Amino acid sequence: MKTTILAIAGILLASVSYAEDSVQYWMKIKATDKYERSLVAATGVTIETVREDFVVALGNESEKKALDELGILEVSFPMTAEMDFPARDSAYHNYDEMTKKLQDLMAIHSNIASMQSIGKTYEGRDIWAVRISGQLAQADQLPAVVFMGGHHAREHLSIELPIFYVEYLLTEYAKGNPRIQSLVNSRDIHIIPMVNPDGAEYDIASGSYRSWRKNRARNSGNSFGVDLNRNYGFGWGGQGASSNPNSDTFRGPMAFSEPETKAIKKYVEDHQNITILLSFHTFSQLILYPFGHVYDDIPVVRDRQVHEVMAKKMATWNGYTPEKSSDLYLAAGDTTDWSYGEHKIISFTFELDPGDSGWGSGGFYPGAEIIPSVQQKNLEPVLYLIDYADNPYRALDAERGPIFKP
Ligand code: 0X9
Ligand code: ZN
Repeated sequence: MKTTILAIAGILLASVSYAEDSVQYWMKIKATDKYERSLVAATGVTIETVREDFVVALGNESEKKALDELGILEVSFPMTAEMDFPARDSAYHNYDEMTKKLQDLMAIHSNIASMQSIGKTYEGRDIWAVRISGQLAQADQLPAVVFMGGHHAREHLSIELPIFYVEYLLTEYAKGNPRIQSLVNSRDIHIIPMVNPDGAEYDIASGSYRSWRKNRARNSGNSFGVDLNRNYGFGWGGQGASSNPNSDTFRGPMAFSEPETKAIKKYVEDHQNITILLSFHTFSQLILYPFGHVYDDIPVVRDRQVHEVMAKKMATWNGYTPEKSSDLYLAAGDTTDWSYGEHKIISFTFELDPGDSGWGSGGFYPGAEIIPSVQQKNLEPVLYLIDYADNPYRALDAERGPIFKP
């Protein structure tokens, strides 16, 4: 069964054209299990919604053609200007607004927060990281946690959460909130709200959303962009990551080829006290954990259990579905496979709201009304991760009690 699928996937990939495809299509594709979803993902499309017997995906003309030839494409329609932003979306932060907001917060709360550029993007923008701790000078000695947003350009909501948590932690601390003071005083908290500013800016620059996903690297042959969530170096180059520069899931010429992923790698490796990582994406309401490049579970039993137990606990607050990344679909080179696989950091990807694409009207562009409720429902998971950074394995005993036998 699996070999047949792999053979078909090979033919399929070979048949995908390398010409620049600018039109993006929403597609409803027949797929009933993780193997069929992986086959779909292997064409280079991005799967956005998973249902029992189909998925909804975004892809270009040649990917659409390939799926059609396989006989599994049920419906498709092109993304058009009708899906452009309404004016109400000005509540989202563009790069300059985010930078200014963070700088203002740093100026007010300089006793417990600082901000630094961790590297420049392909187009030369600074990638900002905020560090929050009640003991900034000795923060390296404290347990650390890192939150990130905005790997994917069109996932603007994933940037609004990290920005909000910076503001929340700093203002609640200043107000004297005892829980926040105790967390901040005993932890080293790192927040990188916009990993891919070039992509995020490109997505909004024309006044209409472009549904852009990748960074803005100039690839060979007049094509743009590497999928930063396929460019990390653990299992890089495996299934669900394309070698086609025109694909939305282009993995890049080599692992960590991109300035943005290089910056994250260096930053994480420079902070050896990081025990927990959370990368925000949108959408589908999921809590994902490694592995994503293979169907195998994490082989270290306690590590698998700690991911499962923590994901389940966080799901009680945000209502999302916890699962192993590869139960969604295989995709090699994502952030969390690397951070756990290489560094044994307990790692999660949240796919935020909305739950599904609403056939193009929700999805990546759900409007600004949704922002506060998504920030609120994910606040408790964020505080939980900050809390458990001292020893994530505490979660096993806390959840399963004394009778738990690994
Ligand atoms: O495909 C991705 O990079 C993530 N989904 S998104 O819609 N935000 O693009 C999910 C990554 C989960 N990881 C694996 N399945 N490996
Ligand atoms: Zn994403």
